[in-house]
Amino acid sequence: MKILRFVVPAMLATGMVLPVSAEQTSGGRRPNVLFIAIDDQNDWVGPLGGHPMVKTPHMDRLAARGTTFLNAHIQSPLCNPSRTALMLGLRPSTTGIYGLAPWFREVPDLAGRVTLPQHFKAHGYRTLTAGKIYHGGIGGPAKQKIEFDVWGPPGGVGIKPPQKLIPPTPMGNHALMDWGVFPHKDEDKQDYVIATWAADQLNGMPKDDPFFMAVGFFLPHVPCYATQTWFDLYPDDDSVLPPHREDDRDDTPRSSWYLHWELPEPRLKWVRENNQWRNLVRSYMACTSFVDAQIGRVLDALEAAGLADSTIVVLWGDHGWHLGEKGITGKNTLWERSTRVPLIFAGPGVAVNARCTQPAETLDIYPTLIDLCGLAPREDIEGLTLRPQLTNASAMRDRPAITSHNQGNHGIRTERWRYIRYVDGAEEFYDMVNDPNEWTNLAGEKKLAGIIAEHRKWLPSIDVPPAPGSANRVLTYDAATDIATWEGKPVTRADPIPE
Ligand SMILES: [Ca+2]
Ligand SMILES: [Ca+2]
Repeated sequence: MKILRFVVPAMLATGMVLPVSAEQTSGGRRPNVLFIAIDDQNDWVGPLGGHPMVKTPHMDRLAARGTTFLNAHIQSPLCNPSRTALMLGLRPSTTGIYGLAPWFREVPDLAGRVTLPQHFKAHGYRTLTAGKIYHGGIGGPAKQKIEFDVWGPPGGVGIKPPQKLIPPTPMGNHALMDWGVFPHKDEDKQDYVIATWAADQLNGMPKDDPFFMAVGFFLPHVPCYATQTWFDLYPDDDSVLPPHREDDRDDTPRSSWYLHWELPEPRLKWVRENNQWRNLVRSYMACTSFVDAQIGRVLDALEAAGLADSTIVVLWGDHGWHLGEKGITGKNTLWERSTRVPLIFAGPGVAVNARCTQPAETLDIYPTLIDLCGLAPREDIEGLTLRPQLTNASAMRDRPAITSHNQGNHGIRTERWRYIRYVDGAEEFYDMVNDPNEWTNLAGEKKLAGIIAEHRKWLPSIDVPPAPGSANRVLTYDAATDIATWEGKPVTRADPIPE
């Protein structure tokens, strides 16, 4: 049996491209794909530097043997629409999938679309999945078989304490809104089970066909439980808290609140009043480090199976999470903490130890993987291949990263700036170089009018209303009456912002 050896990153110069393996060139064999998703993982990971204290040694090592996109953004700041966009290669503003429902196969116009793994399947790949790749259940075995050949354990948090660890949270005391130190065995967490399954599959992978394996980790999605060992990675003091300004929302439009009008995720006010801010931040980081360790176990298995040099690894997050910034916790915003995610590629054809500051979208994963693996391109998807940036991280790219949250609300991220336009026409504009925390809204700056207008041109020309069956986190707006509707309830301009 041929053993393809893992390349030690330190031996390779920055930017050097790993060669396509001999096996691949001689036999015409296509590379495998290991596709790793992390749920609700913001930019608090080592390769992105979103938090100076976070410890993610395994993501660091993946970044060292590949290319990291430092300016990668999701298409929607919510599980179902983000994942649907990535797997279909279509923007939320094109499909109308904005909420936690519907599952796209239930939408007549989308029911027959070929997803990323289905495109690989059509080219002779064995497709496998475990954990959270799609949002929610997709039906029984017959329906599962349509999406992937082989199904491992489902996603989830795994072992939980008998009752919530934190005081009752506003807006319904949702069971998921919980975090803290909880004594248990790491082995009883579902992400551990999923990593074990993935490692076993890699170890026993049949050698006949190439594989596409999707592994979806649940943490650091709430509830964020971890043992004391993981908490001990972080100091038990306020140095862990993210930068925050008390008056930050004074210059953000009222309609920015509409995107997260009423949610189970508590506001910063509640978090502070209940002495939970430090606990939440440490819980999130402890869970990030735990997930990083599970990613490490999968990467170790890939290496031990001799597959590292013949497998393209892509690691991505489905959207970020606020931990107090802009007065909130959770997702559902068009700001950096909600849109910026890890996006790291490694393997044959990818430059090592490289970092790209050009904007990238998780929408680009579909065309990039089929390009890297030499599969037939598709004309019916909206992303762009990142192959130019994966071989030369300084290669320019014209298109910004575009994030949408319900019809008419869009964030446009270029290399330097962030432009946001809300459904009622309100705008924000940030200088991400000089103001990385997005504290000062420059939308009214006369001297920036030209550059703001350039960004406005990128607002999606297709911007459809919610698809049939849309629910949960769905926002609509009637310009004639100036009334918004959040999850079926009218919101007028006079209504107090819910706390
Ligand atoms: Ca998510
Ligand atoms: Ca501000």
